[in-house]
Amino acid sequence: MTVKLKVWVSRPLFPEVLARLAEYVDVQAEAVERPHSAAELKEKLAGVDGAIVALSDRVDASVLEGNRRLKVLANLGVGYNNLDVEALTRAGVLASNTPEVLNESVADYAWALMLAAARRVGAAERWLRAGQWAGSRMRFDDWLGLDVHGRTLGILGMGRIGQAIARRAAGFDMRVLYHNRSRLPEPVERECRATLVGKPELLRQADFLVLVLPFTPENRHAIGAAELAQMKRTAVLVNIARGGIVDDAALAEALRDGRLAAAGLDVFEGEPVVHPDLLLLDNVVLSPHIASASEDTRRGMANIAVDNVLAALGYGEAAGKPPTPLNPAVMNRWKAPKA
Ligand code: 8YV
Repeated sequence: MTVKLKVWVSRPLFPEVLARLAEYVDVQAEAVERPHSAAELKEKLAGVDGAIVALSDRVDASVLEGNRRLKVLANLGVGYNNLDVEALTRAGVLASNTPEVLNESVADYAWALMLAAARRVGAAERWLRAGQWAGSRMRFDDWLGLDVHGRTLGILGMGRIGQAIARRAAGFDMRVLYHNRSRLPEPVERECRATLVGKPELLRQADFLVLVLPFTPENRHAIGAAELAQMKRTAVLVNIARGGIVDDAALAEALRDGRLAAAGLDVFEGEPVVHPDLLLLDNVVLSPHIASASEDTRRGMANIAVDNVLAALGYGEAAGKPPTPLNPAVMNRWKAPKA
């Protein structure tokens, strides 16, 4: 009898997706959602051939130290700032993420935050639920928000998600400006109706500024007090990228002092803890990192993580060819995939 390879799943996942994994390997799935310490991760990863982890699991050189067994680590997310990919490569571990599958859902959600922040949906609902409408003599000029249509949309970071956000802007008759490390190919610019500008220009012109940057040390506080000061007082900021790209304390100050009209935030510095000053403000819409959380997309992300693990371990139709590896060259250093 051949001994099955072992795969650790760091959190509860869709049962039917885990069942697909369990057709081939011995699955050890955590039943409770909770963060894991470096020591716990080190111990868990030492005893398995593959693992599925997510943003709250930080896998660095110290976690991998002495690990001779782990072959594949699949991250449940397109962003992978929780992984030290160089350390994984050195340790001979294939890392993967979940690109593409979430582009459209995250773009939808960016629009949800833009619209909700501009039209004060959260504050209005809180007011209504608090029973304040009846008897309030709500005036014709109460609850005035900002129009979205016809305005200028600025996108900072124009990868696939940024492009999906831009394509939606045509329906709102918006002008689209973007800033990115490199210019998009002309046909893509045309399809997105988007014009490349410098970052200062983007900050000055945008009525809606959406952040879609990866989190890197250089992008920490890419939007801080100095950048906020360059934006229009009537502008709306949306962050669906990563906490830490915005200086949340500086943002709260700008929102409180009326130097920025509103914000929509799905990600936070130090999440799941949210800066207390943001919680006090009515002109910010807050959500708990759910931009990719549609039924189909979260299931799709989980399936891609499983596909990567199975393929890296030599199982299934794509054996030896993981669909979305981050460091594919690692596999050249392996002997024939275990089967
Ligand atoms: C994930 C995300 O849901 O893909 C990403 O980078 O931030 C989200 O889609 C998040 O990482 C939770 O796992």
